[in-house]
Amino acid sequence: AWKRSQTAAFKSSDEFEKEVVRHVETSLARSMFNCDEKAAYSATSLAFRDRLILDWNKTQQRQTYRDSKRVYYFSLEFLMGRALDNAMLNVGMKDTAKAGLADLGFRIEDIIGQEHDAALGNGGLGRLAACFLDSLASLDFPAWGYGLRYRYGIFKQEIIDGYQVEVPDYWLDFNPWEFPRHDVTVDVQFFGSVKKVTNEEGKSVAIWEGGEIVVAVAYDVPIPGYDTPTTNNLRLWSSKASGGEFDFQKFNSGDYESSVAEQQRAETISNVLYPNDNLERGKELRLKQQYFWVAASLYDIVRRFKKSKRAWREFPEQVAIQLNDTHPTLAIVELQRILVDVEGLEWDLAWEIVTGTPQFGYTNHTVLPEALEKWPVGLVQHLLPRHLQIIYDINLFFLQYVEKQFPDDRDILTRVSIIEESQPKMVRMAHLAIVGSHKVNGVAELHSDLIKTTIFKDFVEIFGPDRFTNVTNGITPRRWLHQANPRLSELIASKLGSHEFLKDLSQLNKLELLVQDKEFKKEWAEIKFANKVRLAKYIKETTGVNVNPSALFDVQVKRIHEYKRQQLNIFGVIHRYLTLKAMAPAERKKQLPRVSIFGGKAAPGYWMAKQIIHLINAVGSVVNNDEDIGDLLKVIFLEDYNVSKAEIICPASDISEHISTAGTEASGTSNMKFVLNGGLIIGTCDGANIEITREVGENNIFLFGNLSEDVEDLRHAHTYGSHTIDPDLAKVFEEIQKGTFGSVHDFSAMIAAVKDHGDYYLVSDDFHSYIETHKLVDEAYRNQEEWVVKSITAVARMGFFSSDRCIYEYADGIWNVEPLPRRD
Ligand code: 26Q
Repeated sequence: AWKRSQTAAFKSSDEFEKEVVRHVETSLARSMFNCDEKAAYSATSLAFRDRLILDWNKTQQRQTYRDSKRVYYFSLEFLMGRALDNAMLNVGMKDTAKAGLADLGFRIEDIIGQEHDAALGNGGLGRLAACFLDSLASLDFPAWGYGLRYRYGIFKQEIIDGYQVEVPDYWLDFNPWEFPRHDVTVDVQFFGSVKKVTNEEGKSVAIWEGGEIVVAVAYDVPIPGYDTPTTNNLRLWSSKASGGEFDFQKFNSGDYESSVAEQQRAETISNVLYPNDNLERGKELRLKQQYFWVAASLYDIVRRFKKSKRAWREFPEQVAIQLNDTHPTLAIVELQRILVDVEGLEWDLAWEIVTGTPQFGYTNHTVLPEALEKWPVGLVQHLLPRHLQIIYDINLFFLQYVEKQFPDDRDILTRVSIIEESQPKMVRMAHLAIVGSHKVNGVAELHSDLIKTTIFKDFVEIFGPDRFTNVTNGITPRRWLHQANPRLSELIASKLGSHEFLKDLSQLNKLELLVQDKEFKKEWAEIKFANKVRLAKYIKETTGVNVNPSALFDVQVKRIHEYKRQQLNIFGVIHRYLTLKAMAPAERKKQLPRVSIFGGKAAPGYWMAKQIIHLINAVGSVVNNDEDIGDLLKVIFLEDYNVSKAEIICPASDISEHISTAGTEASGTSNMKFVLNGGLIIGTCDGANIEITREVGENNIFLFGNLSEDVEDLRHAHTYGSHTIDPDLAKVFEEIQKGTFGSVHDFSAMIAAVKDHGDYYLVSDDFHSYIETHKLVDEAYRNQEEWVVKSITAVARMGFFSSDRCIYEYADGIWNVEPLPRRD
């Protein structure tokens, strides 16, 4: 059997130390006498990197040699977080590094803390891609990620006077985890025009000419698997002007400025991640990013395939491409273009290969209409003239196929057409993705049912139910348990007898046998408390507010969005505050102390989301300074929520909030992270909450609110019937409007959304049930003994939510690929 000690291991902490010193002195050209924490971080990373490279090379060589089928995960977002801690743990050498660093006078946590998060994503979709890469490598799948190397990731959030301010996130000044491949480049064409000519064989062919070329340069990032030498590759493309540094002709003719401008224009493509989450905005640069990345990636894949000298028919047997949402849908069109225009295949044969089984799989992450991607036909025509023709041809053949099936139904053609006949006409990317993929999946059971019965209903009729499937999301237990919560991971390992559960999470179920073990329960509770103390310390350092670690920690951290209903939470907090204020002091003293913790970014152009952040901060400054209240209620907004902060927050929650309007949150994945760390959840019957309930049992979760099937009728009633506001909520509104939290004007829109504009997100409808359920939470928490039993039971039943399980489902049901373990 394979042993880590034969490959990437350091033989001892001495050996590791020597490597660190060597890197400080040579790679960094510094001396150990002025080695600060930043330099120690750099040298430690370089030392680990050296070892990873060996495994990485071997993995790639083996994949090439065996010529096995590969999976390519196309995602515009990879929300990786920090790499060093993960590399040390996956390689199994963190203890060695800890000892070595201690010997050099450093604490390993401080060194790990020096690393800047790789934040190339917005939220759930990007983090899912990162968890999948971890699982793919850990399970030995031959898999690559393809994405963009943004110079600026998601912005850094600062809170100034209670308002969000966005600061650019420049993260690349020192990044030891990427390897520029200046020899791996692809020319990507934009604009120009299409000419039809007849070739020597008398065949009519399209020639796309003119326009401009932008060069894609590959940057590779090693992805180490846990407890395996498999180290996969994440390839990120960076854009560069063609023709070297600048256009020498222009330079010589004295037009220096315009040649620099041209270079800058090319480089803008990979400059910045769009900070919208669940909102589509038709910006030309975004479409340019999509094509740039898709064209470079496909070219790379085709180049690799052609080396094997196989027939094109075998392409689907060698290549599986997963489309993370519709963002890479142009890949379908681009592959058809390559096969027809470049390789000279007949249209029908090419289309058979493109739609071959398994070739493209499309994952849908949303049913929100404002998030479904559409591009104006005119824009596509201008930027990608040949692609628009191909899209029209694909649509023509598709509509002919539909017409044959439903000869008397004109409406269905209008509904399913890839082109929306609006003013202006639009290309519907989801329709294109469904037509070009052999499988379409949702990300939780409810969500997968909803897409089949609502937005994609017609396509179920056309292609049959088998084109649609569900793969419920998961998270990697390596980062979200072992790395984020080492004490809990070690306690579990000591009880189960090994760390095997980190690769077979269903083994957690053996913990259920221990729920009556007093000593175990005590240790379990102690670990939660220590994690809360750590968070309390962090809160003190970053906000100046003292919170009592014995209070119930109630957490909602995720992107700020009306559908996720942070407004419901803060209105609930205000209600709690008013209730406490109205009590006689003697009664007040009997109440359970609570800390309400919020965190998350608002898209810079999402005005309402920014108002929600402002209200949370405004409530915090009143409540936290109210002497009647003291420890009974604190309201905290944590600035700049990101992956590394989630690693501190998730292990420290008692209860977390997943309270989206039913039917709106496709899955949610932080719900899984919190429960896996021994926190309970309060949530609606939405997304993966439903399956979490099925697994952990109704007694170990706090559900409330209206069900998805009732949402439509309620909305209808708001608009056409009478809409009465919940009386407790009305009191909350009155208090805000009195000016108790300042800025009456700012908050009026949030209130109006509920009172006057139809309460689309059902805040008032769910308010009573929400408040009552929070009372149940308080009651349950008073019985600590019982609470710990719930916590352990829930963790024991969370095995299903490992991203390893997801990857096996994708591999089996969608990709048809096998693991390729290394045996040397
Ligand atoms: C699209 C076009 C133009 C600009 C931006 C976008 C864009 C960017 C990001 C659209 C959507 C996103 C991100 C969506 C997202 O994170 N969705 C979440 O995916 C998770 C993983 O499946 C689910 O758990 C969440 O429920 C879902 O909201």
